[in-house]
Amino acid sequence: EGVQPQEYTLIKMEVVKPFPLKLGSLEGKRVFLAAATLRPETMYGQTNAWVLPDGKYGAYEISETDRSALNLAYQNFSKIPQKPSCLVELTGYDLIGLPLRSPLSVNEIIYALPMSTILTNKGTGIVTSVPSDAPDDYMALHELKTKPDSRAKYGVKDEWVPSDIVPIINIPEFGDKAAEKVCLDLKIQSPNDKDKLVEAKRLIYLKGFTEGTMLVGEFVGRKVQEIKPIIKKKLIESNEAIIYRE
Ligand code: A2H
Repeated sequence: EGVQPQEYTLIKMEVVKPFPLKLGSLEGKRVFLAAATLRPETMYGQTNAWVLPDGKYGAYEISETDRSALNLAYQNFSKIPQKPSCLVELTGYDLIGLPLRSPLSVNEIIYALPMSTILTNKGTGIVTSVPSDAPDDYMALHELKTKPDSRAKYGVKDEWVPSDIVPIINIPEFGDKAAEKVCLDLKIQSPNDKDKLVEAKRLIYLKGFTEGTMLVGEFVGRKVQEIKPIIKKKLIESNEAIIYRE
């Protein structure tokens, strides 16, 4: 934990009805998976969400203004100073395959899929996946796509796995799918190639911010640096996201 609190944008991904049996007791409510991101401007490129299969999640009533809204988040989410009460306890395994509607996403429906490298001490334990610009997301998706065993292990159906990466940002040095390029250049083999993934992230994150240009959406052609705060503000004003600090 740093000295300064980190400010995240919590993206509210709505669970599409009908709910599966495990979520039966939440029937009649709007239920969201809340994903902490530092890159709200990348939400156009979401292809799926990530959950930790063995992680423990809870459904918390957190919104003051919309009493029926619930967030599904890892249990440490009760750190939020609203004393949320947990309505249902679930595992990540229960969430795999949930269809979601997520703000800005070019894909109308995305699915919750398993990621074993999710940290349990960060954010909500739910991560939104943008494989065009995040090497961790690219490699986790690559693993699911190319290894049938990795899908079978968690009962992941082929139709939940996105076939295409959505290009959203151009970085002059790395093109329109920067994460894919850098993972290929560095010959990264798996989501557990920690050192190489650190290097991949070092290579593209700063440049994505300082030199990236939007390829899609309302701000197509504009610099990432200029429009990131605007997109963040809009998501919050439309109640599609909330600010979260830890
Ligand atoms: B970011 P920092 Cl496109 N475990 O969102 C592992 N990773 C987590 C997490 C958890 N519990 N909670 C959030 N994250 C990810 C988008 C993105 C992100 C892009 C590019 C870079 C990037 C799409 N995934 O992060 O350790 C989330 O992924 C750059 C670091 O607090 C979140 O933002 O710095 C980021 O890690 C927060 O990581």
